[in-house]
Amino acid sequence: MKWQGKKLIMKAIERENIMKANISGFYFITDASLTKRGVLQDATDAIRGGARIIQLRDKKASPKEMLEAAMSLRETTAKPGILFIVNDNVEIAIQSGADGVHLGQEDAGISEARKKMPGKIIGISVSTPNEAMDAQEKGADYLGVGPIFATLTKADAVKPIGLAGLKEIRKTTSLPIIAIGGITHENARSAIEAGAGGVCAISAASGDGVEAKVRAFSNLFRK
Ligand code: TZP
Ligand code: MG
Repeated sequence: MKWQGKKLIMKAIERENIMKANISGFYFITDASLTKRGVLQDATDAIRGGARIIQLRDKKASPKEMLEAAMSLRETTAKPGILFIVNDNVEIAIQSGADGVHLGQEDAGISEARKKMPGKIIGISVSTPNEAMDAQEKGADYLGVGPIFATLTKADAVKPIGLAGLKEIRKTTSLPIIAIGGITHENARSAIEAGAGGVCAISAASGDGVEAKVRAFSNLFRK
């Protein structure tokens, strides 16, 4: 078989693996300003608590710091087979061997990212049905939907879309949805009932006792 043909098959297998990756459950995002024991330890604790996906997000880190953190988190997540996603930066996702990248509406486009990381996971933040449909059309693998509730964690967050906004987006797309923004142990179930296959909480899962906080979220997904 020609190399080109082999490459196509390999890409198809990688795409299939993404579908099987099952982007759901509790999604942990590291936060360098909220951490008490360092983001690497937080990620380890989050994995012990049942997190299914770990994302490195650090708006203040230099590219060098970001790459170092990404390499360490890749190692931590690889052993237990936990998905590892890098926020914003496609190059660092590729260099660190991450499973994928998470983009905002303002970041590099999905098509551009797909060219650079064909078999990897591309997630995108959306807050409207139109953005969700557009992301699906362009080939995103999952959606971060929010902010669902008010949040202090994201400086430039748009107005909360509420559970009603989440339900509207659920109707427009078949992609996996991770609900984000103001998610707590008290309201996470309502987001799952509104159609989210996974939830992410930053402030409610960070600080002291990450493992126990994450476990309480993860337990919501146990059948
Ligand atoms: N994207 C939408 S809201 C948000 C991000 C990164 C912040 C979520 O943080 P918290 O503390 O769980 O509200
Ligand atoms: Mg971004």
